[in-house]
Amino acid sequence: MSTDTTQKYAELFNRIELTDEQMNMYREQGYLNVGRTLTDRGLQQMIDEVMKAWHQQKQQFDPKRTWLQNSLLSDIHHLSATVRRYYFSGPPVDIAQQVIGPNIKAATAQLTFKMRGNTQPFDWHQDNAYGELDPYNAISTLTALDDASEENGCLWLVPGSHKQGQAKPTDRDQKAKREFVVTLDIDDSLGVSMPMKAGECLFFHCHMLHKSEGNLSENRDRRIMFARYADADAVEVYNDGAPRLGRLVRGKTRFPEVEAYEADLPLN
Ligand SMILES: O=C(O)CCC(=O)C(=O)O
Repeated sequence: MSTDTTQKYAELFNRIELTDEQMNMYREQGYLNVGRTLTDRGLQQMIDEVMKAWHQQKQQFDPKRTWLQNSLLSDIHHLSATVRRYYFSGPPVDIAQQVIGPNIKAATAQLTFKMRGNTQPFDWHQDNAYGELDPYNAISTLTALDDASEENGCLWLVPGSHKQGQAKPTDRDQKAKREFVVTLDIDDSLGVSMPMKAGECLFFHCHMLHKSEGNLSENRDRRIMFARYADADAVEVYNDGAPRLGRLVRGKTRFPEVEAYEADLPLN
């Protein structure tokens, strides 16, 4: 990294290196909150940029619209330079490299926002059910842009559930899948809520069962920057094993199309 890049990184992000104890916790529990990955400045800068994009592209919450329409803004790294820097070379990439291995691609970047008044829950699911990737070691990272609590719709997950592997959706779920919602019948009492502070990052295994409830607060938004990382050679099982396209952010890949993907966007 150049001196300029290192300085920029330090202004915006807190470097994370997982300890052996944290790695063991992740292996056992399937998730970890690593604390603040965004500095105060990084947090504010990211919020300022993504809110501009959000207001340009999204409308008021409408209960008749889908989760996708109400709560997701895809490819946010195309619209925010701070997200791009964070997604391509920030702390989540260091985490992915420690957890997955030396070769990493950035597989998804999106806003998952439950603004106040958005009471839509997101049922139990695994992220690998939405786009089954092989090898089965991808991670999802959630970076909180607001304090998140049960009241405003924080994440819930089932600790250790990643060990059960890829969930087999029922017929009802198969139908739902076509509508891009994959729900699983999970005993709610197993769920543990994951309150977060703004600027913190929680990551979890692609088989982790998780959900969130609606935002029931009248005056607090619940904004998350969501990023997913995979082995650079990960393929899409549902797509005849085609390589998942995503920017190569560490190491190398055997797929030229991955090597070329978004390669014109700066890494730092
Ligand atoms: O943002 C949320 O409330 C849930 C997000 C989630 O479960 C996901 O994106 O996989």
